[in-house]
Amino acid sequence: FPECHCHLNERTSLLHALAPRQQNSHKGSFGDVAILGGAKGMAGAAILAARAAQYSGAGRIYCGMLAEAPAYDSLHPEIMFRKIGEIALTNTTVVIGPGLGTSTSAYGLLTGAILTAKALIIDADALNLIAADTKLQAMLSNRNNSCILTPHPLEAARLLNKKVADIQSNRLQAAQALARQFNAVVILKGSGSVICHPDGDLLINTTGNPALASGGTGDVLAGIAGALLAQACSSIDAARIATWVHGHAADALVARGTGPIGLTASELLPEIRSIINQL
Ligand code: B4P
Ligand code: MG
Repeated sequence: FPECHCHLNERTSLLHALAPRQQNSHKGSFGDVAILGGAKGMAGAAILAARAAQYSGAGRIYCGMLAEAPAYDSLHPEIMFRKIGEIALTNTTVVIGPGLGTSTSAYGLLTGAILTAKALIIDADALNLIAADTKLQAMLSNRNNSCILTPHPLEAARLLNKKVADIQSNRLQAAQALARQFNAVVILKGSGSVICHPDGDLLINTTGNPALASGGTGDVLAGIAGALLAQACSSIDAARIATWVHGHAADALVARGTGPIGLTASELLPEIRSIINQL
């Protein structure tokens, strides 16, 4: 397999992918992102993804919660909470999975998102639902619009019906198998995240460190990728830039002494915004 390290050219790609904002642009110019998840006890995952989409420049952020939604996010009142059925998916970039759970309502929501979302990021329990259901697998493979899957090694193992050790000893092949099977861009997470295009092209991310090994950082990655897709990046650009920026934010924070021990997913957010603006 060709080993292509994306670190060197990433700044140029981002400049190309995110054009300077026009003077007369408005929030409609930067896309709507809807986060779908937040089952009982897991609201935080959906909120983190929504905040990450906000800090990464999406125009409007909706948060659809399976459990009773909070009226608003007191730290980020910009985020609009909606009942799950009240979010139109057709003109929206949908991030489905953070805190979703695997209930029947989660399954129904995922089916609707695969069939109708303009662009789609599939993370966490949405991946676990797909791993357990051949109908969802077929639906996903037949989807034509943009789609990014963001499995960690255990989620990838479930999707490919393998053991985590098999995935970890063949990370490039695993990412390729998933990308080809589901006709989607794949981010196989972990140290040296592997990004794969459905045609098999591979990138290995070189940013990031063990400070990211804490709950919520995956939700943040999904939110960044959603915001980039909403701002008209291609799936492959959104995937590689999100992965690079996410890791680089952790590297910069650790270099300043915020971690590796105790770095929180929330602390990544202002750093991510600043990196995106500096590129
Ligand atoms: P879940 O309980 O499903 O965890 P989660 O809710 O998905 O957490 P979160 O969304 O915050 O983190 P994610 O991993 O998505 O599953 C966790 C379980 O999965 C673990 O208990 C383990 O069994 C298994 N698992 C997960 N990662 C594994 C791995 N690398 N090897 C073996 N088993 C694994 O996202 C985390 C983010 O941080 C990603 O972007 C990732 O690339 C980054 N990151 C984590 N550690 C990093 C490192 N050392 N260097 C660089 N980046 C790192
Ligand atoms: Mg996760």
